[in-house]
Amino acid sequence: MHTEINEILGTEYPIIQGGMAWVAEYHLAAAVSEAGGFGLIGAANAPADWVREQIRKTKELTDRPFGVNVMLMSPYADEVSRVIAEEGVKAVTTGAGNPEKYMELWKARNIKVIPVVASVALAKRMQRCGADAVVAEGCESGGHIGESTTMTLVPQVVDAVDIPVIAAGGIGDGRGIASALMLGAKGVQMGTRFVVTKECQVHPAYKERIIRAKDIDTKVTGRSTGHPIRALRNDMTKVYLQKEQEGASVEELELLASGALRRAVQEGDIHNGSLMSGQIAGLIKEEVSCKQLIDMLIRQTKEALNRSRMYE
Ligand code: TUI
Repeated sequence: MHTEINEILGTEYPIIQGGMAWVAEYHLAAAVSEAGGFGLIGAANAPADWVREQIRKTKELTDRPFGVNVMLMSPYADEVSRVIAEEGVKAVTTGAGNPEKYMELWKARNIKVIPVVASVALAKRMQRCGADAVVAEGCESGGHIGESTTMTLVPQVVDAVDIPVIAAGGIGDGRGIASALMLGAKGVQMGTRFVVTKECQVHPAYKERIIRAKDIDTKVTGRSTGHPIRALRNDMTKVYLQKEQEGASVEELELLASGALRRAVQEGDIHNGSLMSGQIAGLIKEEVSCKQLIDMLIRQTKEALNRSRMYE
């Protein structure tokens, strides 16, 4: 499977692992890159020194290219962006904002820049300021989401820009990857599927909860605050949505959410933690290694693409 994305990232396959907050650390990033995909460290709200250490540890585990995802709402986004430029990685992806002010810094160090966008407008703007590709992320994704679905967003972004588009949101197997290619994407980014891998360091209870999830088990909280977050439904999402409906203040809601992702990832608190997850959780049935997963994805994609030829 070869597209422009393999060239940009220097990978065997056009498959990117999502830069998931608290989840995407060096063991996972290195394993994905070793398996022929593109591993990412999720900088999330972490301080710059943590990111520096993660980059160095990833380099100890793999000689293959990997990247960092910068969460632009982080109070450390400026310092993290500088550390990435100093340490050097193959590519940066960004989320939850507009990365324009960091673009020159990264490009001067020959770091590829791939903003994650949830709209055509931001995709066009990113192309204008020199992005190498964009990830078009639909609202089936876990975590912070936009309004459009992957099915509607990807072809509209593909038509609006000339740079390669990577599809994200709702992709969990080779059928999803084949569909993304049909929509005009040149690669995929997958998050939730990579949570349930052997190398992913999240608490086993979090993985177990994804494996047990049904199709309708995610909820979106925070629509009223302008920061919608998709996660598996539990006591936490129930209380949050109830408070939102009662018109709770942004401060009260933020207090409720504060530390919730860490509680889920590190402590395995499946009741009061925030189990960020995409809608594809219901499809995920077993934990496998990153190598097994990527090999399986490639085989399934080829099978799906071959099946599509029966309509010729
Ligand atoms: O960023 C994500 N997903 C995330 S970030 C995250 S960490 C977090 N934790 C707690 C609260 C908030 C965040 C968890 N999941 N995906 C990429 C993405 N970017 N989705 C949507 C957007 C986005 C939204 C609005 C990008 C840009 C934007 O507006 C930018 C502008 O200025 O026009």
